[in-house]
Amino acid sequence: MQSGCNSCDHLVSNVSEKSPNITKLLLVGSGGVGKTSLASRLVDSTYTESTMTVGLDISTCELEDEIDGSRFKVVTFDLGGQDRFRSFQEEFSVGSKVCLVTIDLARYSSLVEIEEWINFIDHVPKKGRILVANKSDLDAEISDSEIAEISKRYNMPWLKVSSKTGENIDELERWIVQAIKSKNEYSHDKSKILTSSRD
Ligand SMILES: Nc1nc2c(ncn2[C@@H]2O[C@H](COP(=O)(O)OP(=O)(O)OP(=O)(O)O)[C@@H](O)[C@H]2O)c(=O)[nH]1
Ligand SMILES: [Mg+2]
Repeated sequence: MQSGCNSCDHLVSNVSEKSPNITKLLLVGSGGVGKTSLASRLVDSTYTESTMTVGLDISTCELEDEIDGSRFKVVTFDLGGQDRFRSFQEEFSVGSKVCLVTIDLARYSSLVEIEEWINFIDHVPKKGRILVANKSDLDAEISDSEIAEISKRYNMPWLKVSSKTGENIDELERWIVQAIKSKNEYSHDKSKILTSSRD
């Protein structure tokens, strides 16, 4: 997924408010954690070695509820993780109902830097945030208990995935669908259930 953004003003302003049946899904996290790779998995179930995102990639996909077969249109807003893009990215993230806060299991600094991203997504509904620990196929520098502590601190359910191998991507899609369906109103108790369902 490397969508261009030459004429996307209508998307920039506020996808979710203008089109209530479309969910704006924001992907944030430090540079190189695998946001674009994750978006590619969601959009077309592929994995290709991606290069740094310059500012923003936008793409679309449909996710299906396995239980009742209902389908949800999703626009992914995949933000470049480099600091230099931050000043203009905030306006692109307005109206996001679901946000994947992404870390790289093989890079401890990505966990430390998460606080910066939590501040950045201040306007995203708290109940629509999912902590995604990517690159589960690599040797981890971050333990489960460290992720769980961050998950608890910021009240986000967490899930380990690999964009490369596809591990747990189906489960992540289920979580996203659930977040969309519940209009991000799921409670802290429910987020605990989501977390334990990972195991
Ligand atoms: N082993 C492994 N590598 C991954 C995985 N996901 C992404 N990568 C690699 O990690 C590097 C960075 O991935 P990207 O998806 O470009 O990361 P990003 O978060 O979009 O980076 P920015 O756009 O710079 O913010 C690329 O070389 C990917 O191929 C994964 O699950 N496992
Ligand atoms: Mg990227």
